Formats: sequence, C-alpha cells, structure tokens
Amino acid sequence: MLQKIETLSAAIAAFTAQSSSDVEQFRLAYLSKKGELNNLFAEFKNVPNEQKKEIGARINILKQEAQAKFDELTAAFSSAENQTLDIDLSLPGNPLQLGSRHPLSIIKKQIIDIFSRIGFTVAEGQEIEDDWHVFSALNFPEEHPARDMQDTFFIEKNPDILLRTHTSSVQVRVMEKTQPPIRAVFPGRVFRNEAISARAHCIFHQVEGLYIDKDVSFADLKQTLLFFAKEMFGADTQIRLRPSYFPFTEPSAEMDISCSLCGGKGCGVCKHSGWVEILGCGMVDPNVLTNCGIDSKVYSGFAFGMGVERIAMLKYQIKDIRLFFENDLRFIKQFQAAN
Ligand code: 2NL
Repeated sequence: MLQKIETLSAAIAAFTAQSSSDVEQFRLAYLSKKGELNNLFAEFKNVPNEQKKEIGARINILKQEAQAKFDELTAAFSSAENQTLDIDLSLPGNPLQLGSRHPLSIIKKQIIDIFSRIGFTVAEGQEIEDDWHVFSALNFPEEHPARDMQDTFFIEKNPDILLRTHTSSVQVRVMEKTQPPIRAVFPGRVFRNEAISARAHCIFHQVEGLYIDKDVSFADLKQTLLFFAKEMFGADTQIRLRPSYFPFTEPSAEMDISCSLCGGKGCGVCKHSGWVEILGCGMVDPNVLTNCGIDSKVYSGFAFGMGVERIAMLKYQIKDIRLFFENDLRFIKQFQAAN
C-alpha cells in the first residue's frame, strides 16, 4: 500500500498540463469520486490496525499534494487563457443609457408642489383595499355600477378585497384616524377593469384632494381650484364648473379650464369648444363624514380628484395613454424635469 502511495505521489508531482482540459483530466484521475484517491480510501479499510496510523497520515498528505497541484494548474491556466483572449482592452465601452424622470412623475410632483404651497400635506395608502374603504364609507349605493365586476378588480376568493378604483380610500382612512382640520392631497395608482385603448387604461394615476374644517364652503373649493389651474396651465387660465354627480360629494361638479392650446378660440384638443375637462370635485357628502367618524353638523369640506395621465396628456399634447406604460426611453426622454 505504501508503495502504491509513493508511485501516485511521484505521478502527481510529475504531471504537466498543456491546456485546461488536461487540468480537468487531472481532476478526474485523482480527485473525482472515481479517482485514485477515493480508491485508496476504500482500500484503507483492509489495512491491518497496527499500520492504520502511518498509512492514514500518508494518504492525507497525498490528498493535500493532489489538491495543491490541482489549484496550481487551475490558476495557471485560467490566467494564461485570459491573456490569449482576443480582446482589445483599449476600445471604448458600450455607452450606458441614462434614464430620466417619467412624465407622470414630473406632473405628479408639480401637482403636489402647487397644493403644498397653500398648506396641503401629502398622504399615500394601500392599493389593495376592502369594500368599506373604497365603496361603502364613500356613500356608494349597494347596486352602484362601479361595484360591478365589469368595473372593479376583485380578489376571486374574497370579493370583499379589491384593487382600489380611486385614492379616496386613503382619505377615508385618514378621516377615520384624525379629526379636522384635514388638508391633504392623495397621489396614487388606481385600477379599473377597462379595455385598454388610446384614451383609457386599466391602471392609471390619480391625485385627489380633501379639505375639511369648520365653515369650508363651495367658494373655498372654487378659489383653491382656480389657483391650481393658473399655476399648472398659466396665469391666463380660466375655469368653469359644470354640475355633475358623484356618490361621495353633494353638490358635485366637473371643472373645465380654458383650452391651454388655443387660449379658448377653439382647436382639435378642446374639440372647438374652447374648454377642456380636467377634474371632478364637490362638497363632501355629510354621509361620508358621518361614516368616517366626523361630525357633519360641525364640519364641512370639499374634495376633488384628477387623473395624472389626463393632465400630462393635455400639457404635453400626448395622444395615446398607452405610451406612459411602455417605458420606451425615446418617449420618456422628451420630458425633462425642471427640478
Ligand atoms: C374624478 C373625480 C373626485 C372626489 C374625487 C372625494 C373623496 C372623499 C370624499 C369626497 Cl373621501 N370626495 N373625492 C370628489 C369628487 C371627485 O374625482 O373624476 N377623478 C378622476
């Protein structure tokens, strides 16, 4: 047995390799499962007890010799082969594409900045909600079409859980936790089960706003939104409110601005009417205040909601909402933020 070990030791010491495949041959011959060293360990069982100590020690040294040789050969060939690779290290690298801020992020920030200048804070919340915070607390009647599967994404196993269809659910949570005065905007992603087209998407972004205090009136709503319109679309911008309906506001209105493109003269963007709709608003329905634990005899408030995509499409004259969701750098790079 000792004789065999010495022969192997000599063979390992004398081994030379011409390529990395020779190194692999070495590994297979000596170090692999079916290699010589494992054979020796198998034979070791038959060695008489009085020789076990000496021969065991010698086999262990042999194993170290083989491993050291293998490491040395591996190191030699990996660096040798790299040096012969046909790469011109002086060539310039591939240019890295720099990203830039997404147009929706730019517009969202502008909206938030405008309202924060007049005392509004910002709150965000969860996208997966329950029926109470999205519909019931907001005065949606039991049979309201928005509660239909056609319009809302429900979790299949539990129709009480759904993807929020507006960020009003965040406002409900804030009202449940805090007593007025409340003055905040609520940006976020919302989901509606709609067919995707140039004008509609199943995911879009909203900024809603809420102001609740003693003696908040419709006049406060009008002045706040007029300020917003002028800051966002220019000092000459005019607003017009048309009566409308939402379950959570009474009275409700839709707000138009004088067309920022033609200045009200009439063009393709405003469909030759001189006005374009940009948001919905109204006085918070007293039922909603009561549902959220706020005394509607003491407090009143206004609320509004707008689609960020809609504002961005108007400001940048983007004709297809799907462009926002493709992340094509050629599109995104056209809207550099000023800040
Ligand atoms: C739209 C219209 C609107 C609100 C959102 C609201 C929230 C609470 C109470 C009352 Cl908690 N109202 N939000 C009010 C009126 C309109 O959004 O067209 N959004 C894209």
